[in-house]
Amino acid sequence: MTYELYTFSGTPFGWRIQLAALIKGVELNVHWIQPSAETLKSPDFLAMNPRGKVPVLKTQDLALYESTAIVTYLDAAHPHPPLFGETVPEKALIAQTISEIEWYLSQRVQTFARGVFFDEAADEADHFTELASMIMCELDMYGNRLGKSDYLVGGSITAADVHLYPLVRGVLRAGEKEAAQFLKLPFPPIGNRYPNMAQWMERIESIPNFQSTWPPGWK
Ligand SMILES: N[C@@H](CCC(=O)N[C@@H](CS)C(=O)NCC(=O)O)C(=O)O
Repeated sequence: MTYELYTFSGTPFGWRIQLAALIKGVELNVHWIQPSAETLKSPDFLAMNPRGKVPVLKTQDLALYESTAIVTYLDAAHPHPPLFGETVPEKALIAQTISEIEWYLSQRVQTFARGVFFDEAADEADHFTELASMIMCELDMYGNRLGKSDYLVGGSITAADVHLYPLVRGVLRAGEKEAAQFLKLPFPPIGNRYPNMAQWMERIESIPNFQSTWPPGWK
C-alpha cells in the first residue's frame, strides 16, 4: 500500500509522517506543495483538510490531517515496530510526552522560526528573547531525559521522538540565521548545550535511508 502525503519542504509536522513511515517501511508518495494560499486554500485542498494545512495523508478510505492522528493511523495500520509502546506505562508515557511537545514546544517553535525567517524577530526583540528562553527550557528538559535513556521514552524510538526531532531541527536551522544572532543562542551546534540530544539526533539520523526524509529545500 502506497500512501499519498501532501506536505511542504521543512514543515516539522510533515517530517513526522516521513519519519514514522521510514521506521515502519511504509511507502509514501510525497506531493511537495507550495506553502501558498492558492494551494492550501484551494477547494481541492480544503476538501482534504478544511483547515488548509499540511500534512494530509490520503489513504484508501480517507484524507487524514493532524500529524499526531496520521502517525497514529500508520501505527495502527502497520503495527511493527510499535511507535506507541507495548506496555501500559509505555503507552501512557508516550502520550504524555507528545502532549507536552504539542502544548509547550510546537507552537513556540513555529512562531520563533517564522519570526526569524521573515526577519521580524529583531523588531520584537523582547518577545523573541522570551520565546527563545522558553524553547530552551523545554529543550533542557528533553535533554535531561535523554541522559537517562537513548530515546524520550525508553530504549527504542517511539512516536514521541518522531514528534520532537523535526522541531529540534527547525530550532537549529532558525538559530543559524543572521536574523537570530542578536539572541546569542548557545547553539548550533546542538551538542554545545545539549550533548545528550546531539547523540539522540545521531541515533535517529543513522536509521537506514534517513536522508530520504530530509527537506528538499534544505542544504
Ligand atoms: N497541528 C497540526 C499543525 C499543522 C500546521 O500548522 N501546518 C503548517 C505547516 S508548518 C501549515 O500548513 N501552515 C500553512 C497555513 O497555516 O496556511 C499538525 O500537527 O499537523
